[in-house]
Amino acid sequence: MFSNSDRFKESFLKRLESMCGKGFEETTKRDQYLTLGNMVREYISSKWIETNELYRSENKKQVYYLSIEFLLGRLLVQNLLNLGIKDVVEEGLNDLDIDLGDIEECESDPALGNGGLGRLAACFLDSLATLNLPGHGYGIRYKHGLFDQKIVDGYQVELPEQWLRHGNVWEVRKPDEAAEILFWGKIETSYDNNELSFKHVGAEKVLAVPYDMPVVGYHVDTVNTLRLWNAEPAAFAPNQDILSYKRDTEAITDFLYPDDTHDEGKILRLKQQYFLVSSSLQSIIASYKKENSNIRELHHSVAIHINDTHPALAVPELMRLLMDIEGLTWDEAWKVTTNTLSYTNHTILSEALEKWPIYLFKPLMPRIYMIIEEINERFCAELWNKYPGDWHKIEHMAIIAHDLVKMAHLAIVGSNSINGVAKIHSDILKHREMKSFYDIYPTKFNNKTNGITHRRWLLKANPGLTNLIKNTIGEDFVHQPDKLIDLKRHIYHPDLKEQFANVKRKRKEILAKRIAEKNGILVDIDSIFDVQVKRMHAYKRQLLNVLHIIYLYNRLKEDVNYTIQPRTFIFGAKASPTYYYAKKIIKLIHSLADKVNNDPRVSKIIKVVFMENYRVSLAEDIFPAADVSEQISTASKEASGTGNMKFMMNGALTVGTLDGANIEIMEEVGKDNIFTFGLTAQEVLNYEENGRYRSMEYYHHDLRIRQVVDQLTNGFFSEDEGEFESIKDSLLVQNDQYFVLRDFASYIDIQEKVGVAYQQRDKWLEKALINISHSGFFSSDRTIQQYADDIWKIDPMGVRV
Ligand code: 26V
Repeated sequence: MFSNSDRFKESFLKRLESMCGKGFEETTKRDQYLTLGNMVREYISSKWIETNELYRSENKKQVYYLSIEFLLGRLLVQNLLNLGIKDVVEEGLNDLDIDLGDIEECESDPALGNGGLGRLAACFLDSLATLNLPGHGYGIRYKHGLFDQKIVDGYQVELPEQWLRHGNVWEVRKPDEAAEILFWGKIETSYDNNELSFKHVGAEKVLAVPYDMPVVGYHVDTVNTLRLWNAEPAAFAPNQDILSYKRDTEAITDFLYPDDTHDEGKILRLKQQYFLVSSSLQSIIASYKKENSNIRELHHSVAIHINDTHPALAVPELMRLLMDIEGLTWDEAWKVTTNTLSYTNHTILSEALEKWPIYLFKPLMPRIYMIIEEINERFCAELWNKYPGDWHKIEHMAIIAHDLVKMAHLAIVGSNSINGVAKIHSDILKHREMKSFYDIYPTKFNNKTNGITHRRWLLKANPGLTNLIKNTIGEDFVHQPDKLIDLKRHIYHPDLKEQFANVKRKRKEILAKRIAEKNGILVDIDSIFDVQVKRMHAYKRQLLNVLHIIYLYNRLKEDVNYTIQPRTFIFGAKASPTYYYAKKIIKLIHSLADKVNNDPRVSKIIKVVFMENYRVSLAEDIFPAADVSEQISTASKEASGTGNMKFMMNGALTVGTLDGANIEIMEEVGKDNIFTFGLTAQEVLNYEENGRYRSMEYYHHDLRIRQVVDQLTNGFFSEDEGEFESIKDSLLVQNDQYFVLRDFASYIDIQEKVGVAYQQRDKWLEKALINISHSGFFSSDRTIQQYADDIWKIDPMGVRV
């Protein structure tokens, strides 16, 4: 049906009419989307079945990636591309006067994740399948993904996201493979024939029903599975009000928690975590037992990865299943568990480290709590042997302390591998944040620098640039992203530079059009597109960017002869609904935009744009159009960053601190091809330790700083003078926790250099091309290969077609 465009056209028309019961002319874009989606899903299904059969018959080791988030983005065009049928489909549709892009717009953008962590999981799935690695995702089928953001009078308003409103053509419901999850109730312990047994009585049962989605590898036969669990009522217990039971049960998978750092500490979130872990482990064990008889060898066939601490309950849950259901002893179960599990840490921010109060935890999962207590006691005994009498150390490392269950400690003790997501982050884990664990388990710790899939962020998002690269160095880079380095031999070639400049310009035009439509702002295509898109958070320092813009505005107002390269400052960011400070910064950006964009003279030179509802599909339009990538977190706080890699791959130059993967980007491209500034991580950590930073001193000694900070509250913005007082207070009264004022001067300097560098057009284009040629290292194919070799010990299956 996809062998050539005529055959495709024929089957598409037939399908469209039979599915919709109307003539072609009558059908809507959504009808066309649904028809095409179903045709593609059907086409995938034979490969999917074959992949599963191959996995069963070969019975080699497989990995299961447990994650509370998978930020997939739209799937139709990515699937067409990976299947190698995008051109055929596009051609056939064009004959019918249908634009594939228009059809794509009908697909919802599944936002089952908050940001970096969830998007990383999605990139990993794409790489696993493409490398023919037997690896599957396990997650939650949230009815509502991350909220839709609307801006009203400059303020963020959240609306429920509705990705399932028109159904989901990619999923298959598998009610026969549902699992039962038990909450609440009591544990009855009995002792018969020299054996302890545990009975969970009076529990509330929840049914976990799997919905499977295919994960199609690029130009290979492999189709892996993303299994998302939906919570449904099981047989209801006596004495229970059936309506409230139904409501409580379904609530478990109703919403994605909209935060990516604040510790929420809500019971529903804990329920989600256990729900994901228990259903996934039951499903993994069931499929293992189909082909294998000895559960004591589970770790030879199965690796299970814990994405951050959210699925860390896998440690006690696997113990429970192995002991209570499979009949293993504690020692046998512990050996299998620790040999099966591995864990990635994604942040060192203390407010994001999960700690659950016992009073919430214990009644909800009584058996799990018992097991954690036992793990903790054995671990503390081990510590006591190693550090006799050192109560302080033991208290600090314990899994349960001060009435809290520390999920990171549980994950570390229960896993065979613990990794950070960029070199500097892994070093901070080893030598500071988790030093005491590194001291006792030095070989467990390792680094896996993050990556992104070039198939979405280059091939799909930027076909113009992709073709230019193909025409210059051939197609090898498509399968081996490292080969992008071949571009380097061509960068001084004037043709390549001009063609690249054209590609960039076209994408800037497309983005400018979108901005004109959505924001009603006309932006200058010749200006620098300077972009900061990511979650709104104090440590990411959108405020530093804002203060720089106020400073530029002041200079342009004060001195009519001051000339700079025109710039368009573009922001995109969602703030957690309860994060007051982050929401204020969104309002501040809007007030600044009003001020700047409405000044007749200044607005010819600089403009400020806030793009509403930042999400994967919008990101695909933003990265290709960017000239400058803002990666300005306080050094040591951004574990890795992955947006930085997407910008680089699309030929934007980074303005960045020496933080996360920015450092590795600098090592790749060289110091001349990146703009770094600010405190180093070591300097930040020193300040934090010695407490010698005084933001007031910077405010008093640097006139530029004083002026911009004062403008927050002196009526410069047309809002109430109190509107931004809390931001000013964060800088002065609360001593500027993220060193915004400390890095201000250095940021101003580097930004001036950026402006000058952009005017040396030829050199700039060379730098951009150098960035692209070194971006192969940041492909998630490299990252996943390292996980497969070093942590999971899995080998590829199947063959490339
Ligand atoms: C925490 C919470 C707390 C409560 C409610 C929901 C929620 C959701 C996520 C998180 C943890 C967020 C950690 C995270 O996203 N880290 C980011 O991971 C990226 C991928 O490794 C990395 O590039 C970013 O630097 C890092 O901030």
